[in-house]
Amino acid sequence: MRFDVITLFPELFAPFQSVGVTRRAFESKAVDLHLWQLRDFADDTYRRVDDRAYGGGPGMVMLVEPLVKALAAIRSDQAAAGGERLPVILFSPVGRPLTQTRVQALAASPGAVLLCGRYEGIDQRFVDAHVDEEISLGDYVLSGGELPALTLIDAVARLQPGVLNDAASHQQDSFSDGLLDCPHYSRPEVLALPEGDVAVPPVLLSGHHAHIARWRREQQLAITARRRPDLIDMARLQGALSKEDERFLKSLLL
Ligand code: 9D3
Repeated sequence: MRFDVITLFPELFAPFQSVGVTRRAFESKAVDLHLWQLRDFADDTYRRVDDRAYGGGPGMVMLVEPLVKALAAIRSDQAAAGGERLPVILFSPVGRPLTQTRVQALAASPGAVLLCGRYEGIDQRFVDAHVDEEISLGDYVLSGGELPALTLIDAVARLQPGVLNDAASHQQDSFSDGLLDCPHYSRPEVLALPEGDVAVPPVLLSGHHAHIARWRREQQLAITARRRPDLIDMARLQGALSKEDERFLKSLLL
């Protein structure tokens, strides 16, 4: 798949191309990343990509013209590569929140053009004419769309075949069954701390696979009920909770 990123800060994307899961995705060509510096499409001598907002107020607005030129360059590059016309995703505080369901759909798609906003926002006429979808990361204020774009690329890259070491870990991911993950433990069996020894929960050393699975499930239910009761409601609506799960939830003192 292919991502074309329109940004004023392409250098922010370089580190992800040289480390970890994202590096493997790029090296294996599972994800083909094309970075486009918006300033290269500003024609005036000052290479301006922003201006003041009509109607006044603080903050600058990203100009339509450089965006249209950048998108035209991307479209002709995509066509030359024999690819299809990819949808344009704008990262914006007024977008719909990103979900794992959306990540999974994108991971199975040919890709997208990712537009990273800066300043107060981009001219609405460009959004209306060229943007297919607006995505937000959540209800907090960032300084631009680059980290959201990197977040999406990372989430999609790790779903590409052969990119994760362990294919089975997809299935066990937090959210793939709608519940938060259980805690994990590794060596040493007993950790010596100044406050005293801390042992691994004994069930995990029992070798009893059914007991371990039940313990992990109950840990998931307990942590989800405490921290994300909305996800319990969702799992219930989706029929993902067994009678045993419901019995356990009722036994919890929340
Ligand atoms: C007072 C209006 N502000 C909106 C909350 C203006 C504003 C703040 C920050 C406009 C743009 C930005 C830059 N943020 C993004 O481009 C952004 C973002 C975010 O701030 N939060 C969560 N997801 C995203 S996706 C892109």
